[in-house]
Amino acid sequence: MFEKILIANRGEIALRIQRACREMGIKTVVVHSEVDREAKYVKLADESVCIGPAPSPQSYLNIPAIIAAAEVTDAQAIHPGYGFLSENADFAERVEQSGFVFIGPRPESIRLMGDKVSAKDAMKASGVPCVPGSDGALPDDNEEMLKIGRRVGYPVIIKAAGGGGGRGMRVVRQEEDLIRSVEMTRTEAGAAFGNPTVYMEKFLENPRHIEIQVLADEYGNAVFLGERDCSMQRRHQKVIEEAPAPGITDKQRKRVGEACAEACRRIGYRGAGTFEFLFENGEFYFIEMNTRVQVEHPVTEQITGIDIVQEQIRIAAGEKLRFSQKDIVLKGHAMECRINAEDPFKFIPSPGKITTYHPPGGPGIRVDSHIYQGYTVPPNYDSMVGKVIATGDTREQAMARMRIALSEMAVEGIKTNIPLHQMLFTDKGFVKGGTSIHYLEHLLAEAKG
Ligand code: MV4
Repeated sequence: MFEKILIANRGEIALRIQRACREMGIKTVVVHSEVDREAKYVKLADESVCIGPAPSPQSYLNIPAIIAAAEVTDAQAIHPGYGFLSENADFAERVEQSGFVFIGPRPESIRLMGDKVSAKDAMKASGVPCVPGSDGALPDDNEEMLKIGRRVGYPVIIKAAGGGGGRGMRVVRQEEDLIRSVEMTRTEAGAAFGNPTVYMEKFLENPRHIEIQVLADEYGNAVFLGERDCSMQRRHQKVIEEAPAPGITDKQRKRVGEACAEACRRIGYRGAGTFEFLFENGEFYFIEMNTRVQVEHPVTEQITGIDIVQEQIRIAAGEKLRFSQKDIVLKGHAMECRINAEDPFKFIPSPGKITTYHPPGGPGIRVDSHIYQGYTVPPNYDSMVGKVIATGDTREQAMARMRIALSEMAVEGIKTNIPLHQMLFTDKGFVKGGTSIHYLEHLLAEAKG
């Protein structure tokens, strides 16, 4: 096992990784920007290195500075967390070339999944159900393109191979708009991602977003840890996640989960990963794979008893998976509220000093957050300042516990989205469960009008 790990991230996930390391007896080095110098998790780490000024391109995205920090502190491995450099194949490669272990998949896997066309090709070949579409990149020939459009059937969606997470997409509802739409998406994709390649999918009007968590080791062992429902979102920012997904049967879960685990074996995937699906009319359709630990990983941890961050570290250290599929038992229900420093209904960021902080507690409540009374939320980064996770035997119990937690929680000095969560946990549709990816935006539009 490693003796010392460098954490190339900030905020709650830097603290989360630090806690995993501490439990495993591993020393931690945290790199930080000038504006994060006073953060408590920086002081709690065994060592810290300032790698640059507040703007992330000069600090959390500064590859030479991060590798230099690993060198001077004698760290053996680098955990990238989520966001920042976590899905940057060149970073993973340079970490390894510099003699450190990248805690994540092989660079080739990151590259394969970073190109959404090659990702989908690989998944289709491995037997993962995909959204019907162009089977690879769209050709330049307009007649060919129109043919594909007719075969797929309108509405269709044009997506950039270099996109993902909702960037570089355009819905086309009728044939007469296809050529122009493809043209525009190509131009935007070329500018945004340096890759004008686009592909086509059947557009699903009202799906849910359900994702499968997997773990795979270097020796061809792979398991799935059930699914998460992340449909409650606004502008591609998830707001609430839960596990298991309401209404999914054991049979459906097993079928799609086995396909994901098998795909991991087929492509030689290593580490933690997430297969994103759209779910509509009882069917799963693969859209993308994320090759990092995700913000919402705690809901899976709560219902499986598996520490996903610790498993990432064990896998990176070359250990074999300590469990097989039959050892993985889903128990109870977990829900996560992302707590953002923002106006709860206008969504304008609200950085600043936290003057009062009372975290919630009690049975079934977990708080993953780096904030404290007196902490100043800097304006330079994502507005998420923590997560409240409620676990219960049933979805109803998890919801009851979350309502209590939200009522106990006090964050003053900045605005937070706690009132939005309180509204959602009394909303009839959400309480019933199984709402689609458009639910929150419709609800907010209704509240406005
Ligand atoms: C889609 C879709 C409907 N049909 N693909 C948006 C994020 C990116 N990961 C994929 N996205 C979508 N792809 C087809 N064929 C609708 C979305 C989508 C969405 C997906 C997941 C979560 C939130 C979303 C919000 C709007 C659109």
